[in-house]
Amino acid sequence: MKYRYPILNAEMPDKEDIKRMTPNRATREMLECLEGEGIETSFDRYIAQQPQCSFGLRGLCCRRCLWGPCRLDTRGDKGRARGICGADVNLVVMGNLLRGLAAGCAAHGQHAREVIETLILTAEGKTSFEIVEKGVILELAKRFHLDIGKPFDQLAATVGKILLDDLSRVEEVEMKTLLAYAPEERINTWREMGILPRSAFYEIVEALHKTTLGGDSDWKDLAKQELRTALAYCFSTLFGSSLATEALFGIPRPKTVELNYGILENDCVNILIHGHTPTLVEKIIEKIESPEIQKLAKDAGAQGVQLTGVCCTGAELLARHGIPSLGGILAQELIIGTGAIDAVIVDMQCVIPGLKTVADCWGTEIITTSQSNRIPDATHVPFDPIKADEIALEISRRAVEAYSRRHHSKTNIPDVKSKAIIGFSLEAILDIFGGRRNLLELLESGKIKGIVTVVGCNTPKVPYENSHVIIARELIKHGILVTTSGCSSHALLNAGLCALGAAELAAAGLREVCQERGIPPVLAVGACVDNTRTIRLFIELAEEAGMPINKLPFLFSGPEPGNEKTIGQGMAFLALGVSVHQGFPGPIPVPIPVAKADSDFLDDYDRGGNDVADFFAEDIHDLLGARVYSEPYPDLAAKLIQMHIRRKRLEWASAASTCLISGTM
Ligand code: BF8
Repeated sequence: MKYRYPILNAEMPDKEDIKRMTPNRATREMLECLEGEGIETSFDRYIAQQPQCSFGLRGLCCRRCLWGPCRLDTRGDKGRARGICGADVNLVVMGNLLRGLAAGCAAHGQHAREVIETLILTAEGKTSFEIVEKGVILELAKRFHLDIGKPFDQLAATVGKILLDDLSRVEEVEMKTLLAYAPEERINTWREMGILPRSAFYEIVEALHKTTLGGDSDWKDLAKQELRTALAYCFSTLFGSSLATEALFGIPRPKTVELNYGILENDCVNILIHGHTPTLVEKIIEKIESPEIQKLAKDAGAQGVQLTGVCCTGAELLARHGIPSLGGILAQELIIGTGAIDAVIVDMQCVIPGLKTVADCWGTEIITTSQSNRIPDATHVPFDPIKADEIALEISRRAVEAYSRRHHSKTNIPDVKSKAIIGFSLEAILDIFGGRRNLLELLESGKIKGIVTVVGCNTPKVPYENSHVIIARELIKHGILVTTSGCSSHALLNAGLCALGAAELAAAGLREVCQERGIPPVLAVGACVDNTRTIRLFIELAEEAGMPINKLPFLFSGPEPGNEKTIGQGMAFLALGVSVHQGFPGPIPVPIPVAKADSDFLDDYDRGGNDVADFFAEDIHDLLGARVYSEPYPDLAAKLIQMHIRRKRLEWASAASTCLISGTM
């Protein structure tokens, strides 16, 4: 490891470390191939940024007003223990964390808005989409106490408007989706703590308001706003987008697929779908199959058209249609570097600016479709749900036409394929286990020791995808069932951990369960917003057990935090009572004691001690029954998670026996 940050107890990899440690051979091949071509990627730009600002790394840099930037030094001997306005370390760290969460909430919020608006327009008969999964609307209607005797379209529009209201209201009204899905014990806890939110958009505004110059000076109050915003994030941006998508396009069911870079076909038009909202792309799938587009492809000399995905729209397409995915956020430049991608159709978020640079080297057509995500000099065809058919046809046409511009002599497709079973919606999981009682009994008996969701982004700060794979592999080896979503799922899918054969790597009890039911020990649930599927699974199991979620052997792990959206994911699980493991760089900057810094440029810095890290690691447990663990090293993280699961099992057993004695179970 070239770059060592002892004060953060972390080591940052150089390019050779990444090539040595990244689990996907295709990644290694592509890194070398692009290096050979002299094409720069995020991995190179990351190295060029070293050493990164140590204040920023510890959350001690405040850029919230024009008096700054202020860099806080808690040793106090330089008069820099406070920012110019007087903000201390806790206020700066907590304020940065809250602003990050608000940004992530805004991102998933705009995603939810687009899908929910499409649902409402469809219910009103203004689009050519159909509401495929009527049961989702009926279930929501029941939970919202609506009259389900009403005409279906009217009911669907009302459901959509409630979801939209939960996203955007300003009045002091409790969120309907939260009241409909959260366990009563949690709602009471949150009401007592004063953290029941109004809506996502309201809480984002309040988070930004409280963190302006001369705003809220009480970091503990900002911590409350953090939890309030996280609940709004969870029960509107995640639930709203995931449920509206299921209603419109269907609930995923398990399918066997082949994925990874090797599925790209040299003689096909290869179209990469990128971003987060699956609305437009559902129409593109239809248009690609049309005789007009198929003929266009044949006329251009291609054998056919191959759709593939990356990031979360990729994860949605994979879960719902079995369309193969290639990788997560850090793979986007590498995938284009194969030279075999003719066009990239992007919607919103996680579409990095560097994408266009690599695309220009290969002549790849980039088509942007969201007003929120423009790229200079890319083709822009904005999505409008009312004109979805004509827009999808135009985009498909442009994408296929790009094939004739490909330099066929320059393609380099790594011959690496992986098999997987995907599509584990909540409904699919409950069906496979024959209902929640059976799954709970497997947990009680210890055949399944616990359930851990391994999720989130990638970061160039740790060896790419290595932490996800090591943690998941270690957990299944110790009998813990894993669910996964987003970029983490791409790492685990490509590593073969979502294939039936991965059961061989699991502990005996879990292996037997997987083999009996024909499932892998790592269940890919979908995109990041589909973490709702794991949340709803935890809620169902807690209800069946008659226990609060925080008493059960569950955990959330985000080994490679990257996007601000990941802060909301962790905080949402935490508020629900599920402890969180954060890898490096943790959204909550944690000062870990290290005896002596052995790096020249860091010897001068203090560790940036703050009470915020202690609050989330310790004090919060008294309030929510869950805490945040911070551990950058995946082997140690896996051990820490196992210890947590073991402790929860003991607590569960003792709580259950108390209930039995007192006759309440
Ligand atoms: O919402 S895991 S890098 S793709 S933010 Fe982005 Fe992170 Fe990937 Fe999807 Ni989620």
